Amino acid sequence: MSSPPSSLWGSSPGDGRSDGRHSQFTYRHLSQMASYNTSCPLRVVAHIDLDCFYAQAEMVRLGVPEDQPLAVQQWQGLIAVNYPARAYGIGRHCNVTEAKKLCPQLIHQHVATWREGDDKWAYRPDAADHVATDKVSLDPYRLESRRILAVIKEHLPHDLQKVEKAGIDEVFLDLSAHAHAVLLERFPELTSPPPDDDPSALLPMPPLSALEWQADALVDLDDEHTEFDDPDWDDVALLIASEIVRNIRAAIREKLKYTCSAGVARNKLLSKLGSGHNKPNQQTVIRNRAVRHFLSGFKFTKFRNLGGKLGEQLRQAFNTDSVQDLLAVSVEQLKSKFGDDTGVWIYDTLRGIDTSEVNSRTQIKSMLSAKSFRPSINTVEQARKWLQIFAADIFSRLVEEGVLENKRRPKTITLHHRHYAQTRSRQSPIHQGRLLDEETLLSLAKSLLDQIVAEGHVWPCTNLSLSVGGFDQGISRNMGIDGFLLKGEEAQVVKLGSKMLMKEEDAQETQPAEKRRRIDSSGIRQFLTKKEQTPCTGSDGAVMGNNGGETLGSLGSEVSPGAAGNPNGLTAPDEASFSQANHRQTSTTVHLCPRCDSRLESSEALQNHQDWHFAKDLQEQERVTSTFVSQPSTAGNGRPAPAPVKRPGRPKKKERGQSKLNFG
Ligand code: DCP
Ligand code: MG
Repeated sequence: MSSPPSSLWGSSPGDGRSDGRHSQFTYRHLSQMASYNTSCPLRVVAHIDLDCFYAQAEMVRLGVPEDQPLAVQQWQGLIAVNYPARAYGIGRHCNVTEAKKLCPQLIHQHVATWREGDDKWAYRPDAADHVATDKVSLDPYRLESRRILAVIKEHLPHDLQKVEKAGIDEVFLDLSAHAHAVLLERFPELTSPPPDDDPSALLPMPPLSALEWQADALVDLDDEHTEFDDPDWDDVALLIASEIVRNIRAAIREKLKYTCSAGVARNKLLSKLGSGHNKPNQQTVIRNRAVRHFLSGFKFTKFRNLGGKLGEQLRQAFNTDSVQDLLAVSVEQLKSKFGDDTGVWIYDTLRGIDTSEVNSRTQIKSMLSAKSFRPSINTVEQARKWLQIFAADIFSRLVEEGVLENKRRPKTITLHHRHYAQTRSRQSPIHQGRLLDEETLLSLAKSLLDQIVAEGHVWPCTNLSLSVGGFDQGISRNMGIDGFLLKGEEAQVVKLGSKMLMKEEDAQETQPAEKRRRIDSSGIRQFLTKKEQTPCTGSDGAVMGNNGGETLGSLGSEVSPGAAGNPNGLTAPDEASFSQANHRQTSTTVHLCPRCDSRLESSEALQNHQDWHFAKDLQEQERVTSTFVSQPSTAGNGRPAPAPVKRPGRPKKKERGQSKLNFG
């Protein structure tokens, strides 16, 4: 193929714009659009991200007016803050007390919870006081997420959709084939065969001198381009994609009342940066001629896959986190520091080049439901009650994955049990013959618990977690990149985690969270005594940008949705601690997470929080692996909505999502 000569900015296939009569793109480029070729210079990808998602979900559920400040509470912390509340300086870094000080009329709605001994989640007015007996349920948000996804798919042609659910509130769309079809319809001259049947012949120029971008936020062009340049087909393709996205956003708004923001660009990297660029309720288009200008203002740690370990290593290697600075670094320098594959990947990424596929298939490899106990639990009965919750939690996610239609089902179930510093795990196969139901999961979990209990020395128990796995052929690793994303101890943790430990292991070697806790606790940042803090404002104000007041650096928008309802279905094992990054009003000991600088109010909370990082690492590992392992091109494959599922249990007042899922 006459692949585009490697243009620095991943934008134009030729050295400049057209010769005036001919486009810089060829007939071959045009046809590549139809086959979702990821190197096609006319490729168009969109990223759609819901604005303050959980907060909007609660506003819609409760009928709260749109201008009313509202935040979603998890124990004493906030996990989502709507834009009216953000105007008061409230962000995820605030606790409820601080937020109320800034805005006394703030509505703070606690997330739904499962309660020990109960078999359904519910919105409970007293949830915040029940961290010991409750576990956060994200089912209401998962349900809304599915409804939004359904609207998105409805608004794309059935045979021309390529949609990747990238998190609970975000999707990538490869709109290339769809935009290609629209292009041919609107510009029939493009359907003529190329001169001399030569696919490398240049296309005629588009018969347009200006494009109508409507309300889209257009990123300014690079210095060497002007708005007076005639548009080429890449601009037209992006315009068509932006029309498609605008219609989808309008449909989501009209049907479900949600606003969302979007980025439209040539690839996933750029479209994701675009969607966060002008929040809320806007879409940003990054034309190929604007990529350099757009990227130059970013820190590379904001890029997909550079927010974690690799980004940190890159920063350390060159003592900067600015994209602009690193443009001076040659590919050879990057290769020598990071290896050939990773070096080239970094070099391209800094220039906005990203040929990763939009994967229609979700890449769920495992699901985990867990709880850290403060205070610890001491009886089999208590543990069983929690197993019931875990089984229900996991089963509802399995239903979403199509387990009832036998589309996908896990092959193994694993129970982890922590007693002081010792963690034991037992695993069992899940028989493939009959339909998998919640009772089967629960009885398998109970028998795993019985095996552990039979060995003695199991109480008090400080953490239980149940996971199912083996959905796919397993994780194949691309060491080129993967090795950098998790290294050393963390890589070990992931390796051990994904092996789903079969036998009792020495805690020092096999209990990553414990091990890390011990290691971390020797670090100097572990127990810092902080002076009185000004609630919420101060330095944290700096993070109240377009990304919605992120405070947990490494839990940026890439990872954060996963924190709560990621595509891998992982539930944070310590919801309790996650939102406990409270700022104390009085002089107090603050426990600082060495990974993300969250402040936790007790060593237990810190430990919980670190467990959460561990779970996120596992999830991230899987996500990243699926990002880098090339997937076969798949056309849209919208899955039918899960069939209703019959569950045993007492009939009680059902929450909205529960009725839809036929809980109870
Ligand atoms: N979430 C969470 N904890 C985090 C980050 C996110 O529980 N640290 C949850 C709540 C969010 C949802 O995931 O509503 C989606 O995460 P986003 O990062 O997309 O944040 P929002 O949608 O809330 O805000 P924005 O408008 O900035 O996208
Ligand atoms: Mg969002």
